[in-house]
Amino acid sequence: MYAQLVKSEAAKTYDEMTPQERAFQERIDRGEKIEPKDWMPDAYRKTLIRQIGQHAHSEIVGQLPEGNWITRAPTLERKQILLAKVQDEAGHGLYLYSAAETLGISRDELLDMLHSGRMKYSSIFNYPTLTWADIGAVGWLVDGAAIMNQVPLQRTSYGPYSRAMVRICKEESFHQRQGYDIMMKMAFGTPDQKAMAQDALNRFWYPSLMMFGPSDKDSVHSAQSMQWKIKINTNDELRQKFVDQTVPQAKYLGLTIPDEQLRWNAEKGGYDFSEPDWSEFYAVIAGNGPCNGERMAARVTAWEEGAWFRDGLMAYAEKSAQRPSAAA
Ligand code: BYC
Repeated sequence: MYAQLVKSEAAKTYDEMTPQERAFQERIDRGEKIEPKDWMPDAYRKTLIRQIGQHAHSEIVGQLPEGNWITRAPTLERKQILLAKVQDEAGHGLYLYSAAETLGISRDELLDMLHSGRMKYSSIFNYPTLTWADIGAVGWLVDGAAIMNQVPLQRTSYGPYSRAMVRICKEESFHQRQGYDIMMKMAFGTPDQKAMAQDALNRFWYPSLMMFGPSDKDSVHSAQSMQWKIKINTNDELRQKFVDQTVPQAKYLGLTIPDEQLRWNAEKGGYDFSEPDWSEFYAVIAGNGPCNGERMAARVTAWEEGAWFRDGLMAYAEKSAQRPSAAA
């Protein structure tokens, strides 16, 4: 179902680069931002379109598992908070589509690639949200993992992407906090509520670890993306940081991370932990996760049902352009 849009081999050495590529790499090495009208290697542009496009799609598809609970939030206050969070995700998608458009691809093309299975979105959104505690776990773990990945992306080499990440990260911090707040309420509540919180942690732990991508030895794009500072850290580095940050938070809640191998390793100054089941990860990103079909069907339906609105906007724009005042 999914195609690899860009397959990068190991990054080029300085000697293998053309003079233009070398000058470009030197700008990146000096920490300069690359802006839309600057010259860039074709593969740099394609890699960014792939990553920013996937990121935008993830924000949009990511509204679905949480949107599922807006009508069933347990109090009016929780409903308002969740509604605000889900709206923020829509906003993130829109900034990111705009950032991708500066690279010479239209939002329509990106959406067409998503809807036809030629572009990915984060694996995590192919898992169901079965209980209210799952909404807590999504905020705590999924937004927590997203922040871990996105804070360094504020320093990414492409200007429009790095600037979009600044605001997104501020909003993600609120999202993570609201999720942890739900988890506190559940974990410190009745035994049944605590059991729901534990069950949500059990189901979301490994899928959250998968959000950082395959282990470094299997990561196709890391070497080149890190040379270009499109990525700042490797997948395994960020996964380790996430585990180290999250384990004490689980302890505070009195919940158990579902990993018998989890141990503090004083020598490395971090936890040892079990890898996710990578065959499950590859099945999910190939389109065979528990909710892939449902998620894409919802997005395609929304696109088709919104056609009248897009057509109306286009007709209005055309009419406005033909007015004598516009011509003058
Ligand atoms: N899911 O060479 P690798 C959010 C793919 S939204 C699906 O390591 P790369 C939120 C990868 O694309 C969070 N696919 O790739 C929203 C590649 O396949 P292709 C979204 C994955 O790009 C709403 C192949 O596996 N965040 O937080 O160097 C509510 C090999 O991987 C995944 C971003 O998008 C995955 N998890 O590194 C709540 C952050 N992992 O493209 C929360 C920006 C890997 O060759 N993206 N693949 O067909 C990144 O930082 C990087 O793209 C990744 C992957 C670390 C994800």
